[in-house]
Amino acid sequence: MAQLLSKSRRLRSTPFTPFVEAAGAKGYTVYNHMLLPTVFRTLEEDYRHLREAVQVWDVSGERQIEVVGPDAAKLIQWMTPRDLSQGIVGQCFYAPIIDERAGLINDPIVLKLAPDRFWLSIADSDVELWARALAIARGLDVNVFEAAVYPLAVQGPKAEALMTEVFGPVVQNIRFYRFAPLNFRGHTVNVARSGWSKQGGFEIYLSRASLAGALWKTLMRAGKTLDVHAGCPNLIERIESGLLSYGNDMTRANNPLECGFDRFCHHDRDFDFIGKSALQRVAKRGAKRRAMGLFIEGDALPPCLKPWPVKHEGKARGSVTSAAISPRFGCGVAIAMVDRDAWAPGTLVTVHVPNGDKRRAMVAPLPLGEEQAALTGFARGPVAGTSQPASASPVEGGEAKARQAA
Ligand code: THG
Repeated sequence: MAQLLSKSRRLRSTPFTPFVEAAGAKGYTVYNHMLLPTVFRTLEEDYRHLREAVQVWDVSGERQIEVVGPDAAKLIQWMTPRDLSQGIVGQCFYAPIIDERAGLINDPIVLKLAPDRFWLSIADSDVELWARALAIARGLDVNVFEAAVYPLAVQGPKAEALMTEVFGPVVQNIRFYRFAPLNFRGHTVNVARSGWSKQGGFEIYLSRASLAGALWKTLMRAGKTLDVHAGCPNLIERIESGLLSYGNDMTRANNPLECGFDRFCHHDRDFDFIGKSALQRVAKRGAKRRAMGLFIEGDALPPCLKPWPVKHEGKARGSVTSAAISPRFGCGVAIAMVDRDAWAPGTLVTVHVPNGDKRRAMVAPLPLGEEQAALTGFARGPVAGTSQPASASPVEGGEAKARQAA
């Protein structure tokens, strides 16, 4: 198949697309019917650069579903098991949205703009339709629409330095998962300390599309000495960091407890939400599987386009949903949905890669860390780095040993 995605009105560009193109985007995916870049130089080069410098990401595909009106808070609380009653204006909440069976519909960040006005900063599914239908069916006094807002993420260890250069030291006062209205060229942009990496950074919510070029160029110019580069959510970094991708690592077939969202599920509190009794049932019996990390022996993994079977002692025990080669660990890394029988960290499993490979792998908690990698015996450590390569060699009975050590 030719590596080409035909563009049309259905596949929406963003106000940043011309600048993303000029910066050399080499690939895109489609996210909320919108272009989302996936790679600029190479996946590995983008990864190393993200962990050392600062990148500017066009994440406009994280659409903002605005919910506004007297019943806005009521509708949002009905959609999520996370208790939002104590939230204040200027706060962000990572909040799973579930259906009546407790299946995940989306995992947005909720921004509280006013007591009666919210943005759902959504992952890739049509939340606007769900929210509008709920509002109509329940006769809620609320307006639901996709706002013309285009988030731009600034991610990496030098993100704060770059943002200070552009917006002033005021950005340093923005705490994690808080946002503040700041001024850019006489226009208000909401700036949050958040983003889809664990390298630190901010997200700028731009609602004046005509300023996209100015914002992009200002960041690029101000970041020259910081080695700023265009970037995008990075597959390797987000697997290592344990950031689950909706549609890839979780779907409506998964409940939030399987995804490790326990701390965002308040099904034992005194408020009503869709899927509450279903979620309470899951909580009572316990999740049957869980999203876990894996270290996979060897290199050169194909992209995970279908779930790869995970076996333990010859039995099917789950599936890999995202995988990549990690320069940091010197082996494969993956996110997998793993059954209870095999989910204990340190469990040795076999991953059936579609090219016929049967790879040895070890279950590990997310985010993936050096300590767990050292237990595998096959994680060779950073190719050019400071950590010691893992030394233990895997032997029969290694599983029990690894489990103990974990
Ligand atoms: N930024 C914005 N919108 C988004 C995303 C984003 N919408 C879609 C998608 N990403 C939503 N998914 C996530 C998943 C994890 C996080 C953010 C968005 C995240 N998690 C932190 C963690 O796991 O450590 C903290 C969560 C918390 O403690 O509340 O940041 O990236 N605008």
